[in-house]
Amino acid sequence: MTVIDFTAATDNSDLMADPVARANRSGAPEFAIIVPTFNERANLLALTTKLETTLAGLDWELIVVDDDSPDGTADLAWQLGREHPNVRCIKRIGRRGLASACIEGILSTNAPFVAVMDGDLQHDETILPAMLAKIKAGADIAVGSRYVGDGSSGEGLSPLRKWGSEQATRLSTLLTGQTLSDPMSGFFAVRRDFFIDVAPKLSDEGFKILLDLIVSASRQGTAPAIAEVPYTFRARTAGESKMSPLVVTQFLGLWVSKLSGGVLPTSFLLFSLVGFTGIAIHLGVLTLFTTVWNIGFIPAQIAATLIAMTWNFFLNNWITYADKKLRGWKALQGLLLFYAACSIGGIANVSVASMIYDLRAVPIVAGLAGAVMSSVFNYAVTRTFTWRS
Ligand SMILES: Nc1nc2c(ncn2[C@@H]2O[C@H](COP(=O)(O)OP(=O)(O)O)[C@@H](O)[C@H]2O)c(=O)[nH]1
Ligand SMILES: [Mg+2]
Repeated sequence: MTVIDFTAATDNSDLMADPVARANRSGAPEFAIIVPTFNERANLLALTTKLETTLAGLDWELIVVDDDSPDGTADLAWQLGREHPNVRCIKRIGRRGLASACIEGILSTNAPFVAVMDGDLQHDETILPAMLAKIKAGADIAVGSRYVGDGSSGEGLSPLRKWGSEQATRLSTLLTGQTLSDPMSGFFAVRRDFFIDVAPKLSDEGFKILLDLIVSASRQGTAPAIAEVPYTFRARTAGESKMSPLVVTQFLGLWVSKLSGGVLPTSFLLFSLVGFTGIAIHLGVLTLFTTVWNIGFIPAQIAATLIAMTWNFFLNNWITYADKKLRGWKALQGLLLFYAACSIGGIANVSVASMIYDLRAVPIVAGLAGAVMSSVFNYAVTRTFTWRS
């Protein structure tokens, strides 16, 4: 029987105090590269090869966090892992989301230094050693920036995306109070201990984890020390971008949520936004039925309510809960639950509104109170029962 002498290790207090020295002695990874993927099979082998060239001589690992990509990205990652023991894959089933994928990837590594980069070869991996050097030298975060020094968005962004990225950068500056050249970058390195401290404050909804990291750390009272490393954003050659109007809406939701200090969750803001469009649909349908088709008010009101609820369900399923999207039978089941929750919410709306109206409030105030009451109720109930967390 082999007896392991643990005292020998604990005696070495220098090594215990310094995680990097310990990692070096054990051969454990010092630097983890987290790559969130959705349908990036065509890029994964080239990415691994490029990382091997750039990071030769370092103890590093690649962690692919794949959201059950239909193109089999995870299968390829596991296959690569059998040939390269420093490649691992976390496959998530029934969930989508860039930010939560990055968070889970970072939380899964022991490496004291971590980088997040895209899996589509748009980020220039050759700056990783420079980013590592910055965080080793004391920066909390090293950001790969397209807009500083020699950096550029190159051929990687269309004029519209470039404009959108500039506007988002402006909005982010308002939020962080830091004049950072590229807060929207998805390419950054961070000290793991710093990340672990901030992690409980991060929102796992949305696309922009770096922005969230900076804002959340600053709100905790420690503005992070940030270094910037320029690079040129490459054009995507294989696979497709997941950027969409949906992602832009989610970004704006995250922005307002962070502006409220996190009091209003992004999903509540998006749920309310969807609710407003539902009111417009309701009124539009009601007008059409009663004035154009001369249908009686009660049947028209019932039809308009059903149509608006159905609209709200599908829009929430698409935007607010994109990460937990219900499909097939589950969507039908979810729709019925949504009808049930909203009907109870409707009763709550009328009861609260009439109670407040009885207190001699003006109708608009009473109506508003009822509407706020039912949206909070609908949000809470559907979040718990329809789109389970
Ligand atoms: N795990 C995971 N990865 C995602 C998701 N959406 C995008 N990605 C990955 O995030 C990276 C950046 O996405 P991309 O579509 O290239 O964004 P763009 O560069 O802004 O157009 C890529 O590696 C994508 O595969 C997602 O929902 N889950
Ligand atoms: Mg990309």
